[in-house]
Formats: sequence, C-alpha cells, structure tokens
Amino acid sequence: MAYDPDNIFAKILRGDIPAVKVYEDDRTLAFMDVMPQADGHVLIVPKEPAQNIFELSPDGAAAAIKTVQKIATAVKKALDAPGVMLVQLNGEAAGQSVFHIHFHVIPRVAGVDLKFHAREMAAPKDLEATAAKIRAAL
Ligand code: DGP
Repeated sequence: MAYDPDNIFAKILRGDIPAVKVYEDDRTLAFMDVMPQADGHVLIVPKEPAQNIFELSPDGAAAAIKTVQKIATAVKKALDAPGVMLVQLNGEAAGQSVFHIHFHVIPRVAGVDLKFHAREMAAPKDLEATAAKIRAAL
C-alpha cells in the first residue's frame, strides 16, 4: 500500500483540518490526540510523508525522537506524571489506524488504567486546557 497524501495527519500537517498543537519545528509537529487514552496524550508526527518506521528516513527518525523526548519531558512536568509511556504502531496488525507515522506520548499513573485506544473523543476545551499546560512546560 502506498502512502495516502489524504490521510488525516497529512491533512493536519497541511492545515486542511484543525488540531490542538503543542509544538512545531521544521521536521515535526506535536498535537493533542483527539481520543486520548489519558489526559495529556500527545501525538508527534514527522512532516515527512512516511507511513511507518520502515519508510521514515534516518534523519526523520532522529528529528522525531528529539521531539518525542522534548514533549515527554513537558508532559511529565505539566501533568505531574510519575510515568510516561511512548508508543509507536506499525501496520494494521500492530493496531495502527492512521497511516502516517506518529509517536504517542501518554502520561501514566500506577493503578490508573489506560482508556481504550482511539475510542472516545475528548471535549475540545479540555484538550485546549491540557495543551496550554504542556506548552507552558516546554
Ligand atoms: P494509531 O492507532 O497508532 O494509528 O493511532 C492513531 C491515533 O490518532 C489515535 O490515538 C486517535 C488519533 N486520531 C485519530 N484521528 C485524529 C484526528 O483527526 N485528530 C487528532 N488530533 N487525533 C486523531
């Protein structure tokens, strides 16, 4: 399957549809997951058109992990999270549902279960409030 330039994250990268952004540089964009598995769930998307880790260039991968580290640090601080989980799915068999590579940053608290993956939409005002805290912690 070839990269689909009309996938939802390509549309967000082009500004065709909105996202609650927390950080952007020339190679990556970070924004709030609309169906968060925990409050503070952020997605980091390389701007390169790659479906998965196998298609991403080494430079794209390096840029992505730098942004993942930056966002994970800010999420930990902003949410006062004792733990932060990083997730990156490749292929439908692995549970990937949007075929533009992305990294999940999800704050974790011991004993608090994650919500289901890509199931329940968050209220825009709640995403915006959390994003403001994360931006302030960058
Ligand atoms: P994955 O299964 O790893 O491909 O995860 C895709 C994630 O993207 C999932 O957690 C839900 C999220 N998501 C799906 N559509 C949108 C959208 O339109 N905007 C945002 N911000 N997130 C989305």
